[in-house]
Amino acid sequence: MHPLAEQIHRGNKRALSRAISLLERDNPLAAQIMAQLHPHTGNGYTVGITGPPGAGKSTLIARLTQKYRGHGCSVGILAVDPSSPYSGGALLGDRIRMEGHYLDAGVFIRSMSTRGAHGGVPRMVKGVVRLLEASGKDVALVETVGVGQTELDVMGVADTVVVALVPEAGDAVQTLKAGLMEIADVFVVNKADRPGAQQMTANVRSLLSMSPTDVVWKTPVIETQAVNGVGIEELADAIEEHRNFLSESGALEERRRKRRSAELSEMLRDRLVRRIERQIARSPALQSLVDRVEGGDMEPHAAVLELLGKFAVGTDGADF
Ligand SMILES: Nc1nc2c(ncn2[C@@H]2O[C@H](COP(=O)(O)OP(=O)(O)OP(=O)(O)O)[C@@H](O)[C@H]2O)c(=O)[nH]1
Ligand SMILES: [Mg+2]
Repeated sequence: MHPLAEQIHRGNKRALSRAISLLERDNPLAAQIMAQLHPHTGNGYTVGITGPPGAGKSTLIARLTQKYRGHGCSVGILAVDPSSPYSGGALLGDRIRMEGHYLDAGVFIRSMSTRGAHGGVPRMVKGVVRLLEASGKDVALVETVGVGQTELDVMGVADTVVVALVPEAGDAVQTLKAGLMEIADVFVVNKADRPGAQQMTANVRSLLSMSPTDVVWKTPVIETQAVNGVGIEELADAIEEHRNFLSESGALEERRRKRRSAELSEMLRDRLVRRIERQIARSPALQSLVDRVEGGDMEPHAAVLELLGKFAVGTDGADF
């Protein structure tokens, strides 16, 4: 085993951090390490927490972490910072709030930016979650703001998705629009110390009761006050119940299988496209095809056929 892989497996935080950076930069060493660590993955459980900016996701995560640590479980926390204008400087705040956990050897905290990373973020997050598992983390908690498609896609890594809302008017409707309703396995109405929490809970329950999948898994709606530590026990129980439901029904393996398959296609697509783009950049003839499409002189279907045809029979074909 590569020394870095060995250190990760022993739970060394610095090694884990280094490997994540390699993964982010798509360094070839990351691929080697991931392959070597593969036998040590698959034993963790991943919980995604998403919701509107400022809903209290980080505070909930800090509380859940306390709870899991109390049961002797080690925890990896991954905060995916969106490039959206909604959030700014929140990450530092997150870090300070979670400071107590920083000193704990059983907790690893890392943030990742989606800025400029486009669609590759969900794939990267999957890799990081596996690294966390390989380093012996029992639970991975992934936070992302539910504002865009990338952030929603990040939740695809989770076994259980928790959507956190706050008691504010219109929130439920916006949530529906943002596609959060469909991905939620557990709903949280946080800041239940504020007025309107019960109304919000009732609204979400009534929206859920109209969902056709509500008979298979009845999505719980839990009121919490993360700052005061209220409702955290109930939230942890709901996550546990969902986990049991998934494993007993066989849906857990099904979800994970789909996830692996999606990851593979995503990586293949990514690599192929990058390879083709590199080849185009190297060849003036291919570049002129692209220029003609951009200039509106050539129809893209025809260009794609011609480009791919060149690769299939061309001298550069060996590259594939
Ligand atoms: N009143 C009240 N405030 C809370 C509660 N939970 C969190 N907060 C406060 O809400 C603010 C945002 O909390 P965070 O945990 O940073 O929320 P977040 O969803 O992680 O925020 P972003 O990552 O910026 O989207 C902080 O000032 C918290 O102290 C709660 O139960 N009640
Ligand atoms: Mg946060």
